Amino acid sequence: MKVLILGGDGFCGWPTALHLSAQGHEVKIVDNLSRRNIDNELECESLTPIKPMGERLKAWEEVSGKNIDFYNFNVAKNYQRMLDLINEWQPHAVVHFAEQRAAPYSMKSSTHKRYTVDNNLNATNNLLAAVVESGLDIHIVHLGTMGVYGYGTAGVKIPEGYLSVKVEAENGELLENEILYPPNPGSIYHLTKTQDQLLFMYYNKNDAVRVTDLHQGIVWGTQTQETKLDERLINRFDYDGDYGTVLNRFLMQAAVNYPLTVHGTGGQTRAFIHIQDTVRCIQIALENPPKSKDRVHIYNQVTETHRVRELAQMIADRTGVSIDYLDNPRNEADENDLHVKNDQFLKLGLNPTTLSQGLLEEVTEIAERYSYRCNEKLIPCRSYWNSNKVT
Ligand code: NAD
Ligand code: USQ
Repeated sequence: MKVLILGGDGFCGWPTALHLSAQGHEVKIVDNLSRRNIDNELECESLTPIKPMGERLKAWEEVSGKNIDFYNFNVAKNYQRMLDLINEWQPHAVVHFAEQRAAPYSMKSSTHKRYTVDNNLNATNNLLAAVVESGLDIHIVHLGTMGVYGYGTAGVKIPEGYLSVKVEAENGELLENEILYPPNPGSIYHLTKTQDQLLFMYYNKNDAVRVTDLHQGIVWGTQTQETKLDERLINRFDYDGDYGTVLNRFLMQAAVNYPLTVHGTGGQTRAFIHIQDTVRCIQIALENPPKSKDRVHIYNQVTETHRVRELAQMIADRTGVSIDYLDNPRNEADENDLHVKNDQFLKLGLNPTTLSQGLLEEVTEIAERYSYRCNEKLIPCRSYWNSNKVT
């Protein structure tokens, strides 16, 4: 299969590109390196020393004998370039990672809010419009988020995308209907993902574009089978207050003996998935595309759920690091339950990697090995959801 990967220099996109290439698919990457530029803006760097794209691709060719082409352009701004690439190469599928993905970054200021909305919605709309204009029957696989659901209501098991409802008809009869699960975003970033859903729904209805939307939980871990093959292929590891996600942050904080930064009571329950399972799920989604008249396929790409304070306690017990309960900079529920359906991937053969001791050790080793690159000043989260909290 020919697969175009938008956002293929990022934390999820890079290991996905390598995994698909290793599976024998032809792969091309588009990325405008905006994530590397945001590192410059925030004056931080991946904990792991990621190489420039040219060096990454040369290393992959040496290790695997396979070639991946790279195109540096902005998919939200350079519509014609994307359309030309799609027309010339005629991919069977496009995997879309090319969005600004950090909730705290999206809430830093009005500039960051506007950038996130502009970048994410235009990237998605440009891709959909280009696929329609090309006239090609291309399967789009999009990385969405569990955050579109709003992390659950007590007792509810979150379905995979659609909710069955009964609506009263004019004659009083109750009619069965299926709707998108009511969106309930918790940040401007998550809001863009709820809007992406409507774009997919509309282009699917109007133009029969085949779309799979993957509602992914928080990704943890660093390495996959392919990124481990050579140090020049190493994946990025974000630990700063804007881009670092909770579990990887805690593992890195334990490695440098920095008190674990639990927000509020730590009663927030979230869904998680290891990066190795991310790349496997995307492969499964590509190999099981929607049929021509299918509505948007939605899968919950999660393997387990955990409460933040329980994760902190587990890491503290194993490493001796202390825990700090901080004022929560975000506007979110202090305590929530979360139950999620993920039957579709399990039925299609996903064998989940759980947060077992061995795996945690692998990540801790990465965190310890590169801890000399950590700048502790970048650890605190300084993005506040409400302006009255700004210091
Ligand atoms: P990332 O920031 O590491 O990667 C995104 C990549 O897209 C970057 O390399 C960036 O340079 C590129 N990009 C952004 N806007 C672009 C544009 N307009 N044109 C071209 N390239 C552009 O993020 P990630 O962690 O790899 O996340 C990828 C996707 O997965 C995101 O859409 C995110 O919403 C989703 N996701 C991530 C997580 C997670 O925990 N990391 C969890 C759930 C969902
Ligand atoms: N948290 C802490 N301490 C920290 C960092 C975070 O307690 O040091 C808490 C947050 O307050 C939040 C939870 O941990 O309650 C998760 O925060 P996060 O930064 O790990 O994850 P989030 O902001 O939700 O975003 C990440 C990715 C995003 C993806 C999302 C999936 O950055 O791209 O969409 O996870 S989900 O959370 O399922 O919506």
